[in-house]
Amino acid sequence: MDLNDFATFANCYGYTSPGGECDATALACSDLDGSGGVDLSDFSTFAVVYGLTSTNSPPDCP
Ligand SMILES: [Ca+2]
Repeated sequence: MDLNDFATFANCYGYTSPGGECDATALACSDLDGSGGVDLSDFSTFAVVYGLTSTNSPPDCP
């Protein structure tokens, strides 16, 4: 997780469906808990994993 991921996350924050600069793939990858929207719950996860490398992806994130 790096600044590019944060930019994607920020573009999708507050969205529950694709819109603006948040396309369907970006939304799926930013919805870290698979709840269907990108909110503070997702950010709490993002903040913990920022700077880390993982082979796991959020649900529906290619
Ligand atoms: Ca979510």
